[in-house]
Amino acid sequence: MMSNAVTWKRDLDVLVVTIDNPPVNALSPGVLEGIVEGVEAGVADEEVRAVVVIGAGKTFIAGADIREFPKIMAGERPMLSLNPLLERIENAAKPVVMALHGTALGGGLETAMAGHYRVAASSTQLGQPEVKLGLIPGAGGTQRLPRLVGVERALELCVFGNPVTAKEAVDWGLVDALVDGDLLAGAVAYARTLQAPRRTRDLTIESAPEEAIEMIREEARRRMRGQAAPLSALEVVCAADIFDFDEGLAFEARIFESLLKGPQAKAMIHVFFGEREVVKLPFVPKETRPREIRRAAIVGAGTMGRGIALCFANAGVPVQITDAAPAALGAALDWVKHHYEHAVKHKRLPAEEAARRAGRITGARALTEFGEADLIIEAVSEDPEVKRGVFAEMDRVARPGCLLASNTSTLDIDALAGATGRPGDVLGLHFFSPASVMRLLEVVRGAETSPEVIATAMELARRLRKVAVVAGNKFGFIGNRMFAPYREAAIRCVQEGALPWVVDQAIENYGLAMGPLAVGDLAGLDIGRAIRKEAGMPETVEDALCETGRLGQKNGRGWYHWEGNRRSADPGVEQVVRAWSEKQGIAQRTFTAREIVDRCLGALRAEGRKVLEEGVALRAVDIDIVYVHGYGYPAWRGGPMFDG
Ligand code: 3H9
Repeated sequence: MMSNAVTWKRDLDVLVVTIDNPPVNALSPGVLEGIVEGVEAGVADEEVRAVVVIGAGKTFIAGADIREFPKIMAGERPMLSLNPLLERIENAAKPVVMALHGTALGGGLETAMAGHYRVAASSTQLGQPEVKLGLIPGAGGTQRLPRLVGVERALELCVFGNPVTAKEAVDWGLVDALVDGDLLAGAVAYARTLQAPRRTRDLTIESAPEEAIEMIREEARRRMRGQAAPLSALEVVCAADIFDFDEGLAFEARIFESLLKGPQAKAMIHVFFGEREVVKLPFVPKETRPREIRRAAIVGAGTMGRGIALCFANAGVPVQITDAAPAALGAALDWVKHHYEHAVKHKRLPAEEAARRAGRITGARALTEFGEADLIIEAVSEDPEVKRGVFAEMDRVARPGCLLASNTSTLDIDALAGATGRPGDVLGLHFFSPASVMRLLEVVRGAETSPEVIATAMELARRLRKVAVVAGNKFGFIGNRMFAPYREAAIRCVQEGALPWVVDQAIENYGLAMGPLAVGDLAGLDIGRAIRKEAGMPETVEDALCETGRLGQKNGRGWYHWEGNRRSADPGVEQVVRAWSEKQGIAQRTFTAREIVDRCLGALRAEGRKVLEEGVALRAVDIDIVYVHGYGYPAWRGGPMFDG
């Protein structure tokens, strides 16, 4: 019996099995069973010489069905057991060709490797991204992949989780042939050339030198600090070279199950679905059509303006940039040039692509040259009056329908909208520094911002490869609003006796990329001071540090002593802090790391609850996504509001 999602049909002497389980042909219950049934029908049919398995729609199989995982964790579903089914495909007595397009990821690639041969459209991406969900491949990937591509490349794919292109996959031996044009026709023609099955499990493994394995282990420790899955993936892939195939599968299954039932997978799966949830906006009607953004323009050529320009250029959108100071504009254009030269030098971009991108950024003498832009972003200094002036001018220059956005990190969007005659087109687009690296984009919705403008911003974010979260228009929006009390909690720990580096270390050991005091140094202690003043908050020891001329990383002295990007403990800071606390009569005590974490993250969560109550964030998960993608919060902890 055919399952609804899998059907098969003869093309003369080749049976074509088609998977049709939208949107991404995930291996939902019944799908793999359907494929096996199709393959076995082909084997049983005397007139069939080979079987081709292909995905309908935009992709081959994008993985196991992630929606099933929470049910397994909750004990509502038994553990997935795909191996016996994959074994039936691998044991088929006639050649099975897997025809790949779109993405063959996770369980999708594992299914492809259980087939005997693989052909692919050249745009296909192949990978084992399970570590990004806190898992390892759980359907033979750790054992079949090293048999096809060798241990070292299998480690690269399974430990870091990044995909490879079909072209690389051919070079590595993971794909047998690329198909130009009609994939199905190419796969069927390829199938007709085959004489016999070739089981992946029977291939011999190319071992990896010990030093190469050690380098990958070190890189995983550094780049994926705190995560259990990457190092587990490493051990299990290496085991393929030691155990026989079935022992290797059993080892993989044990580790997969323990990770799936552990806290990190739960947190990372929450983040995966959260990233897809945040784009669902109840106030944007389904039929809303985003406006087209063909050309962008930026006012302000400082750090943020330049970084934002790169985002557009990298995404293929031409962008103009201007600055009231011609020297600043010149410096920004030089910086852009150096940025792309550096990328070519370090082999991050081919020279032609870098030139194309750099060519998309052009300087403009004045804002008056922005009449053709579909979006103008203001990125001038955080001064409400200056910004209002810029908005009034943007309003005069912009063509009808142009989006007018501010990159402000705290200020009132409605006040800026009020400086224009088109408040429906005004919104906040809060990029995070460095803008071309950080994935978060806070989209700030003013009282009159139209749903169409918000929909346009969300679509734009997708093109820029950002994760966009909509925030209400209140001081600091979601991220910075919560960050302030979190930092204050850290400062209070110091005032009460904890050393600054001990506080940061506790937070970093918990998993955040950088402790809150070091972050203050990066932003500039004078900035923190200005924000506290603006918000009417009491003075802290940080103000005292600032008064001694410690401005942060920019002048080499803040909470730390700085040399470039390297920070070290500074005994001078300890003196200032102790003297200040004594003067204030604050009793000194010791703190455990746990107490520091509880206090700081407790303050973060408490503010998060207020942000939710006030409707500044739509859902708790929106806050989690803001923190994971904008503030270095570890995805494997799920975000500040995640209650694992
Ligand atoms: C695995 O395979 C474990 C195995 O080793 C062993 C098991 C024993 N399942 O991202 P999009 C949904 S672990 C269920 O917006 P795009 C997604 O939620 C898995 N649903 O599209 C969304 O739904 P909605 C390894 C899935 O074109 C819709 O599809 N695989 C799955 O930007 C569209 O998604 C992965 O980790 C899934 N596997 O990107 C791949 N994947 O519309 C995860 C997607 O209701 N997926 N959905 O919000 C991706 O990386 C991207 O979705 C993909 C498409 C690149 C495929």
